Amino acid sequence: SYSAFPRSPTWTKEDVTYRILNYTPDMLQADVDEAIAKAFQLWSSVTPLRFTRVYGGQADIMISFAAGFHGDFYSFDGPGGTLAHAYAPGSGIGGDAHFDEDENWTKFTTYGYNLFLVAAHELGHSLGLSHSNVFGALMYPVYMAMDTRNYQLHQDDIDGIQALY
Ligand code: TQI
Ligand code: CA
Ligand code: ZN
Ligand code: ZN
Repeated sequence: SYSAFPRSPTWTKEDVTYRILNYTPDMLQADVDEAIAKAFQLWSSVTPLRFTRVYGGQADIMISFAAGFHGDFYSFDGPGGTLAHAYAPGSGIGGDAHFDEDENWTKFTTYGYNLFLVAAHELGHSLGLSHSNVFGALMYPVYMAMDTRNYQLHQDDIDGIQALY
């Protein structure tokens, strides 16, 4: 009998792996690791999902920095414009998150883009969320510079991810 595509792809397991393939020279490597880990923690703290970092081979969510053409259909565009993109859950490129190396990635938000905030948004996509029309939500599609110490997900983001997991 017939079947339809699922309304929204999700990971069908609770243990999801990630791998950081390379680093931006804009930040200390430890700060990149921390920004990514904290972005995953936002989502794991409100779902049954567990994220484990792997250091080689395939991971569900492969994270990389690249400029211009980088092997997919969505070449980056130099400084400004697109900052990053991520693929919905799935095999292969599914779940992967790419960051435009032509942006200035920062730990603090004095200039450039806060890697933690952008990663948290992209990982929302990697987990199956699209955009929200609720102002102030992480998945609202406008970058808002802010102090990210003690950052908490908006209730709308929590409702969204808990509808999926
Ligand atoms: N990149 C877009 C984004 O991640 C890519 C995109 C456009 C997209 N439409 C989409 C992804 C629909 C999934 C579904 O939203 S971006 C922001 C924000 C971008 C934008 O570079 O424009 C952030 C990346 F929210 F600030 F506008 C990260 Cl946080
Ligand atoms: Ca860009
Ligand atoms: Zn890409
Ligand atoms: Zn987005």
